[in-house]
Amino acid sequence: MAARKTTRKTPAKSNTSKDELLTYYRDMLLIRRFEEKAGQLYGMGLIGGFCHLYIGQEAVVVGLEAASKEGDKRITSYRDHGHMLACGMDPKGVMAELTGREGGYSKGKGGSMHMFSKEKHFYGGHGIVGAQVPLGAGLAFADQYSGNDNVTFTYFGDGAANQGQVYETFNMAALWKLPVIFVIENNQYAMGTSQARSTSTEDIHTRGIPFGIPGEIVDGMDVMAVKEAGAKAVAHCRNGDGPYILEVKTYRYRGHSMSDPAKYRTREEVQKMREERDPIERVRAMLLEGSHASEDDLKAIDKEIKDIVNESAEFAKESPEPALEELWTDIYAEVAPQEA
Ligand SMILES: Cc1ncc(C[n+]2csc(CCOP(=O)(O)OP(=O)(O)O)c2C)c(N)n1
Ligand SMILES: [Mg+2]
Repeated sequence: MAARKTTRKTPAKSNTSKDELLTYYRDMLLIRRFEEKAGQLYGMGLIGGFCHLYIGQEAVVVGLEAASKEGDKRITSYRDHGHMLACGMDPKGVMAELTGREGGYSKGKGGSMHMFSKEKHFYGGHGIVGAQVPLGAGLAFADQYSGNDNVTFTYFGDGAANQGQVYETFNMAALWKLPVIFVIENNQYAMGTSQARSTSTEDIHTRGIPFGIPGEIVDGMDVMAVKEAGAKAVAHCRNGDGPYILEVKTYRYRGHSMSDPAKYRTREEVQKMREERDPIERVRAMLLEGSHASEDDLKAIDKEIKDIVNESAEFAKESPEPALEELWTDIYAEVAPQEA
């Protein structure tokens, strides 16, 4: 199939229903407040090790989840808490894992970057930059082999897009027409390196063209635009037309991880983005302007979300640390995979 060079920005639909807007608002706010709480717990010494917050990027995963259906899979990098919450994983289990407690998704032995949920088809959490990309194609291969019409959302960053394994994966995914959506979460920075300093092209999705993979740019600060582009990509994959690339232009407000001197960008740059492009504020304004919700209604939602997040932190604090014997469990699979 011939590649299409599609660099247009997908426009947001203004006819999004009240219920949809409220769902987006709730789901994005849950991620924002959860991440803020994780940042606080980190500061208190209750979370240790690596921890990468998703604040600012909420519209990406919430928009794409809105375009998914049961059985679709997702896999991402270490900046993964938002993806877990958006696909319906329990905030309590995620927070308890962050604090290294028994009640966490990996029994407290994985931490921020290593959580999984078979039930929600969430395949991690990967600390090696770009490593999840071939794994995502593998998940899509499994669906194709099984003959279902599910798709896999394979998320990676602008920095990861410079990894060689991404292009080996593009080749195989295009050759075998795998139902995989490559979601490039382009937040403009890879640790302290801006895209302009590290990446030869301004638009990354065009790198699919040599492999015949269509792609497009999406405004990642607009959840409706993300949903709309996601629905198009999903339809392409479900139809058996092979992989699709969504380059979602987004921005992270916080540092790369918890220890980031942030000398590579100005405070004004971050402030401008927060004030003018914030994805949650955008939906909030639409809800108010369209008289879909009053200030009081939104306050009630804010409280509801705050309660969920506080409960998750309480659960995490109360859950015990894993017993010493747990060091010897969950190392090797106990049941060998069945041959087909
Ligand atoms: C193979 C490998 N190289 C380097 C690192 C160190 N490292 C961790 S995150 C990161 C930047 C990745 O940036 P990007 O893909 O844009 O994702 P973002 O952090 O912006 O979400 C680097 C270089 C690593 N974890 N793995
Ligand atoms: Mg990045």
